[in-house]
Amino acid sequence: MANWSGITAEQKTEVNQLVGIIPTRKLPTYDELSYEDFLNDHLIPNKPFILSSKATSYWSASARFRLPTSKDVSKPNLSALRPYAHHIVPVANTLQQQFSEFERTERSLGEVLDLWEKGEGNGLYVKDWHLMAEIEGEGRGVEEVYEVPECFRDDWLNPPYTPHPRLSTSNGGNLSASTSDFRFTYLGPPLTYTPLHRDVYGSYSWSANVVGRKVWWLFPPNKLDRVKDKHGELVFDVRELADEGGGIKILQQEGEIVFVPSGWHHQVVNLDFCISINHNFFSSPTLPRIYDTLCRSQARVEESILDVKEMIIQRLGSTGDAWEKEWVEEVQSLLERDAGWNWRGFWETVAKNVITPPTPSHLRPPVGMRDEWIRDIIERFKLHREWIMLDEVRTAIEKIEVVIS
Ligand SMILES: O=C(O)CCC(=O)C(=O)O
Repeated sequence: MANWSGITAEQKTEVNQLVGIIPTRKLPTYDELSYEDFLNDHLIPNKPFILSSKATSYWSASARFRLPTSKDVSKPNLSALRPYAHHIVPVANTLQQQFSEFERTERSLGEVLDLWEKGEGNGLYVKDWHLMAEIEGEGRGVEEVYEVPECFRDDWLNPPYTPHPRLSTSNGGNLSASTSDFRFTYLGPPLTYTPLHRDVYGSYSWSANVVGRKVWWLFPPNKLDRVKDKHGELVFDVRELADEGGGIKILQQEGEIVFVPSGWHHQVVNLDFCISINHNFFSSPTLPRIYDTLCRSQARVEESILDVKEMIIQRLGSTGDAWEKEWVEEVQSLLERDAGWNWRGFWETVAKNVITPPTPSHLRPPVGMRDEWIRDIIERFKLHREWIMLDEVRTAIEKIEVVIS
């Protein structure tokens, strides 16, 4: 079977230009990182770092998906992806911008591999492919691809890390073709890219390069002014800016894992044909940030449908709480569509992870710290009308309060 045919001369020049202007790395890079150091030096202060290629050297994906070359960077072994050819994957056409996104389609992975093997589809980027959920849905274990580094296992957004086939469906085991998890695989030729964005819910992410190198631009929340256009909107591609927005620019080598802090904007360009695996996740240290992000999303949603509020009040009158109940429900359903979740989802997620933590205690913050972060958001939430109006939310919070000290 043919394989990926390689980079064109023009692409090579563009890649060389990109690599040529990457400053010396300013982020710490670790061969090993204990959970305690991760918590104190990165999770709590919300600071980025890199895990060296040692972290992925023993992954099955590193052996299966790489075709070694004489250089430090491998070529992709597209034939090794053929067993997944039947998966339907989201594909961004990075040569076709549509407003603030790329044109997106869904296709079988096989169709995209066929194009790449013929030397076509150079702008196509397979993104947000739920490979792990697909593997588990087919009754196998994710050990066929990777092992989640220990420091990242306290993950409140995804099913608990289990290398072998899941035996029960009680904790998200039956995820066939699910779009409800945030464990993604990305595949794309050189120069395909992900525009400037911040991750879902204000989560953290970690991203491992199984094949190829990427360049990253990272922007802490207080450094966003320089990546906005004259209308105050974030630019799509920081390379359009004279100084690329002044963020932290890093070259991620093959095998390395980048940790992106919560709420940090970032942009990523593939320098080689890249196969990468990433998780969006959060855990108790970032609950106050996730909470604030949801409050801001709710304020935006409320602002956008003020006319609906007026209509409800006109219909039901402003005395009594009938109008307010309907308004709160209206906002929650729009919030779910707009932000991906609402207060029910948020508090049920917190309750689930407090009642059944995803990791043993040495891989999560001490209970006292966790409880303080949770108490903080509960106290703040109890000032909201949703605390009174949403019965399931109250039930979830009461379950949490039984567990926290
Ligand atoms: O690799 C990419 O193209 C994007 C990755 C990313 O945005 C992330 O891991 O948060």
